[in-house]
Amino acid sequence: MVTKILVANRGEIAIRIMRACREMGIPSVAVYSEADKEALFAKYADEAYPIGPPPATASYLNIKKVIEVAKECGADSIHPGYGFLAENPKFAHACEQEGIKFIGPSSRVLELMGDKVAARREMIKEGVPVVPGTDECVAEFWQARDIANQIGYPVIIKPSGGGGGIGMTIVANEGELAKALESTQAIAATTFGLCDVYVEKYLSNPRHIEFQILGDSKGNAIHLGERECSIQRRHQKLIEESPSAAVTREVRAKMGEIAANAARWVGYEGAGTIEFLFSDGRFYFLEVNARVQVEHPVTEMVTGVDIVKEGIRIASGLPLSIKQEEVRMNGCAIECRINAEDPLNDFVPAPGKIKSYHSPGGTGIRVDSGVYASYTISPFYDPMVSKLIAWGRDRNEAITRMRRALYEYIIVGIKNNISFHKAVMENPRFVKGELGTHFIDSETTLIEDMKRIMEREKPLEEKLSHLFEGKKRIAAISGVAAITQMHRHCQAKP
Ligand code: MV4
Repeated sequence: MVTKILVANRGEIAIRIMRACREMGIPSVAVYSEADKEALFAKYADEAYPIGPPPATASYLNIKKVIEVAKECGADSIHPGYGFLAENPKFAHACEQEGIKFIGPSSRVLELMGDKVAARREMIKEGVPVVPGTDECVAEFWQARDIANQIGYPVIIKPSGGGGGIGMTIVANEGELAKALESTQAIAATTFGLCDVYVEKYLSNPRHIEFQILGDSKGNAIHLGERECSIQRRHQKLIEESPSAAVTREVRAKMGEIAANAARWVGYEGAGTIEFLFSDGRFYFLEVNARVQVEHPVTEMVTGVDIVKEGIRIASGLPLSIKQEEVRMNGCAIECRINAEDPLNDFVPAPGKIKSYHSPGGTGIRVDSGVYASYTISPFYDPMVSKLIAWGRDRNEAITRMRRALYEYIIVGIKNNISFHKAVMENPRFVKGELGTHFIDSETTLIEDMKRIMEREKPLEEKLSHLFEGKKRIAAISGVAAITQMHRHCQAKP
C-alpha cells in the first residue's frame, strides 16, 4: 500500500481525497497557495506546506515545487484530483522519474487520451462507435471540405489538444467552413499549443452520457454505470445524475462493456470516465477523461463503491475490490453544483466572504465542500462552493429530496446559484427527464422562474436575517424556510 499521499489540489476534492486517506489509515499531505492559508483542506490534512503565490501557475501547476515537497515530506505518492495537473502527462512522467506513484493512469495513457484524434483513432481501431468524422488531423481546407461533403452538414470542428468544448466551432454549410477551420486552428494553437483540429458530424441536441470506469494494474477493468451530464452551461456542468433516464438496462450493459473494454485495451490504471454522446437511441464515443471527476459522488451514491479509495488501492498495486457482476445500481442520485456566481448577471463569478453558512443534511443527502462560515472564496480559482448530492430510491424521490435540501441551504454574503437550481428542480421537462445538452438555453423561462422563487423568498429572508450576525436584510437564502415553503415547492409534481 502507498504509505503517505500528497494531495496536489485544493478545495472540496482535496478534502474528498484526504477523507479516503483517513479511512484507509494513510497520512495525507496538503500543499496550498498563499490564497489558501485559511482553507479547510489545508487544516484537514495531517501535514500542510505552502507552495507559492495565489495564481495557479505559480503554485498548484508548479510541477517542480509539488514534487520537491513530496520528496521532502516523504510522500511516496501524489493524488492529483481533477483540473490543475490531473491529466498532465509531463507531471505523471516527472513522478514516474522520481519514484513517486502518480495516483492515476501512466504518462503514456495520459498522453494518448489527451490527444483527442489519437484517442478517437484508438477507439475506431477497437470497433467502438464514434461520431462520423475524421480519423486524422485536418490541416488544409480541402481535407475539411471533402470530409464534410462525405458526412454532410452541419459539422463541428474540434481542437485535438482540447476537450471540454473550448474552441469548438459548429459549421452549417461550406460557406462557413474556411473561416471556422481557421478560427478553431487559431484557438487550438493559443489555448493548447497545438493547432491540430478534427471534424465530426454535428449532433443537434444530444445527451451527454459518461461511464465511470476503474482499471487495475492486473489488467482488470469494470464500469460503474453511467452519469447523465446534459445540464451544462458554456461547457460548465451544473447538474449530473445517475442513472440516466434515457439508458435502458440493455443499453447500459452494452455501453458499459464497451467502456470497460476501452479501459482494458489502453491499459488504463485508476478511476476514469468514458464520455459518449447519446442521440436517437444511438451512442457515440467522444473522449476519455483520465481523472476522478467532479461528479463522481452520484456514482458512489448509487453503487456504494468508494471511487477514490479504489483509485488508491489500484495505485498500490492491489486488484479491484469488486467484480463487474457484483456492481449493483441502487436508486438514483442527483448532484447540483453550488457556485458563487450571479445567475442574474450572466452567471459571472461572485467570490467573496461567506458571512453565514448552514448546509443541508438528513436522509440521502451528501454535501462535499471546502468552505465554512467566515471563509472567503478566492477570485483566483473556480468559484464552486460545494456539491449537493441527493439520493432517492427512484428519480422522483431524488428530485424531491434535492428540493428539500436546496430549501435548507443557507449561504449569506455571496451571490450563488441555489435559486437557479430550485427553478430547474421544478422545471416540467427536467422532472420528466427530457434532457439534452441545450437544455438550459432552450428552457427560456428558467431565469424568470428563478426570479419568482427569489421574490417569494424575500419575506423569509428578512424574517431570518436576525438569525445571522452582521447586516440586516442580507440575502439569507431560505434555509429554515423549509418549514413554511417545503411542502408546497418540494412536493409539487408538475
Ligand atoms: C459535440 C456536439 C455535437 N456533435 N460533438 C461539448 C463538450 C465536449 N466534450 C463535446 N461537446 C460537444 N461535442 C458532436 N459531434 C455537441 C457538443 C456540445 C457543444 C458544442 C459546442 C458548443 C456548445 C456545446 C454544448 C454542449 C455540447
